[in-house]
Amino acid sequence: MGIVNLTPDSFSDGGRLTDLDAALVHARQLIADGADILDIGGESTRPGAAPVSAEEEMRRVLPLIQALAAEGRTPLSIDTMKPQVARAAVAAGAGMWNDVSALRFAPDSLATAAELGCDVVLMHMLGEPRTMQAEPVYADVAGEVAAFLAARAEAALAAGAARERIWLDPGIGFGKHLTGHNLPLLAGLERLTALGYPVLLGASRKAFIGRLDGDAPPDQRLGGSVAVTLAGAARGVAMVRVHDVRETAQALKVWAAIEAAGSA
Ligand code: HH2
Repeated sequence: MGIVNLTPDSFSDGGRLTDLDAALVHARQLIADGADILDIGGESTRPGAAPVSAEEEMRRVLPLIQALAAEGRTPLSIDTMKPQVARAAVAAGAGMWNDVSALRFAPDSLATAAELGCDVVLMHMLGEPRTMQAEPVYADVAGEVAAFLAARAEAALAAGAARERIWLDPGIGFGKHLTGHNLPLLAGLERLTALGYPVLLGASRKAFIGRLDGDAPPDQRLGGSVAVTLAGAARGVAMVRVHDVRETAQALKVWAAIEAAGSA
């Protein structure tokens, strides 16, 4: 899954894609690099990010979704917490709703996901983006994240979503201590894959990678990002959400070839 952030303030690539032409060039490059799906977002969820209105979010994302849908080649995901944005994005051609609030943000999120019938990503976050890094506390981070996601999947099913449409995501960096929580959560990803839904992992360029490597800035976290992808693949993750599609796809191809040779 290639990331397309149409935001002025995303943590690693904010402000790069504020006009449609630049966004289209970037999106086409990610497809050429091997992305199976593009995740298009119009609101940053980094810690402390300012909320954006639904109208502004739609103004940012809909033209690109329409343009890419018209080209018709690659599935599209809308990264939003707002049901009205998801609804408009699906009408414009998106087939997946990636919701970092796990359908908790608005009272009609669950019903909207069921009604749209699209794939839906339920992500774990402790609290909300403005405050999530304030003081996260867990006794057993992987177990608590798995229990939360199992409950959100049950809620989605109860609202009428189809089981085969549901994806789970541990929410790396969302209300987690940089190393004290993100690392055991990654080490324990089997607790999530064991729930029986496909798992999406988003760790690309995130802060804990910099913390493990001399506070490297976001544009120097590629090696660490690839390492997380392979650690996730080894634990059964089905999809990774990344900025650097070409390098990630190559790493996964080589890893899969080694795994296949080992089991032949
Ligand atoms: N991470 C970010 C945004 N959306 N969605 C899912 N499912 N999983 C994630 O881990 C995830 C996500 C944050 O990264 P990014 O989009 O690069 O930055 P920003 O939120 O600042 O736009």
